[in-house]
Amino acid sequence: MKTFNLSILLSLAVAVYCLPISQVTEQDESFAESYLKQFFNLAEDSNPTVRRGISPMTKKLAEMQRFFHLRVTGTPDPDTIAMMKKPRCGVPDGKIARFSITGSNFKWGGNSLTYRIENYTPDMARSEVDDSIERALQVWAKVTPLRFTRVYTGTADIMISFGRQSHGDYYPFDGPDGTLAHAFAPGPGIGGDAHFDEDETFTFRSDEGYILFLVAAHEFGHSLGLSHSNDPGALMYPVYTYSNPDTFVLPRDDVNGIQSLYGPNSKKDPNPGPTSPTTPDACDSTMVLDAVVTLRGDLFFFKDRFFWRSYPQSAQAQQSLITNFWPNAPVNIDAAYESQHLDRVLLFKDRRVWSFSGYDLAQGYPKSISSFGLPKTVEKVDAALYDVDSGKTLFFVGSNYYSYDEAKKTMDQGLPKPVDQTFSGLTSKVTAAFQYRGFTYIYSGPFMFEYSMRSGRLFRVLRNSYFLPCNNY
Ligand SMILES: [Ca+2]
Ligand SMILES: [Ca+2]
Ligand SMILES: [Ca+2]
Ligand SMILES: [Zn+2]
Ligand SMILES: [Zn+2]
Repeated sequence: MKTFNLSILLSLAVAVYCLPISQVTEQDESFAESYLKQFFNLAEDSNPTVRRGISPMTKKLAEMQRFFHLRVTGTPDPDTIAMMKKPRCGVPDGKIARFSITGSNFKWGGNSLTYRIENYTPDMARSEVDDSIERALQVWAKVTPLRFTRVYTGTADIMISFGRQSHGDYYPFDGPDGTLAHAFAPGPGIGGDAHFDEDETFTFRSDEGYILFLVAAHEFGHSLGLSHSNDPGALMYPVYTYSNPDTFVLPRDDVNGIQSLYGPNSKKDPNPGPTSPTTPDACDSTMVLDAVVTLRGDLFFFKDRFFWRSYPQSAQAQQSLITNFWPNAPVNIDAAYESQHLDRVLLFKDRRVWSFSGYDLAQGYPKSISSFGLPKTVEKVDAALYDVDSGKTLFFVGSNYYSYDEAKKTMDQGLPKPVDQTFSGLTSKVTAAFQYRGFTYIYSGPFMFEYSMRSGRLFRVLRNSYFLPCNNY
């Protein structure tokens, strides 16, 4: 009876600890309102106090939160404000936007289009601008019958220019950050045109500033008739995301979108290159997660370039790119654990480990995994978990595990031990592991084994979906 009460108390403590700090300032409120007017078609005259029922502002906040897979609270909470402050494209996300600036599935009548670079940014060499624009158009030409010809005079289908603030249309830019660029859906005149905010610093390939190739490739998606995607892995996701311009491959979601308008490229590519990356689906019951970790009460599930963050007391999980949360982190990680001792999260890939305090990479990282005392023969860690009771971290390597004393910073003696000696019933390789609310969860492929660490007893065999909600919008 005593332990029962304790466990209720503990779960209450966790619940309180996890509630968001709901301090919404007046400034946030009006920032959210102008964001929703600009990107989600919140009516100009919406007065939340006069109408009965749910206010238009609450409705639009919920729509925005659903689009970005955030917790749907209908209030401008800190996560929502943080998402709104990310650098992004100026084209609205809402389904029915007020402006002709939206990409509402118009398309060009023919497959031969012209483009013209009207002016240059001083941020980059002219040849770098030319090259970035050319490659950004080829991203789309590669997978469709579309062909682009550059012209130097007169009016092209796609007129490309750099400008700041008011720059000749009804959609002034906003100074540094915020909106980076916008483009118009196919059509005559301004249709198809792409404008870049000169108040940004554009770059060719450095990670300081915004990579013109990536911004332009996204904008040309609008120039060709695509609207925004809520797939965080898509090029047409409205928020700017860094990826290496030299190895960029158009993701599957964008390929599907553009081919639904223009069809596939009939010309066989002699060097097809890597296949289009897809975004992992939480509803895929055969998915094998890379790693699972707790972080200040939330659960993080890693897969490929992505992670889902799921909140207790909520049937939702937000999917993001790893690099959007931790810009210096590796992708396709092997293992992760939360060091409650140091209030840090550690990510493992091959022979290296990264340690993050909040979003920031701790000094001296990445380090070699041998800094934990793991033998040099260990090429990677399959899974890791921090055991709250003993203060030890377990590293799973093949069919064995090692245990590391976080306080003493030493590896325990008499290791490694066979996994199945401690965790009965685990016959195949450990792929991920974590501890949550007093239970130890060990993944092997798409299955999850629930143990009591103290008794070593196996309680249940569960599927991914037990903790990772499958909610597609
Ligand atoms: Ca045009
Ligand atoms: Ca801007
Ligand atoms: Ca600039
Ligand atoms: Zn856009
Ligand atoms: Zn413009």
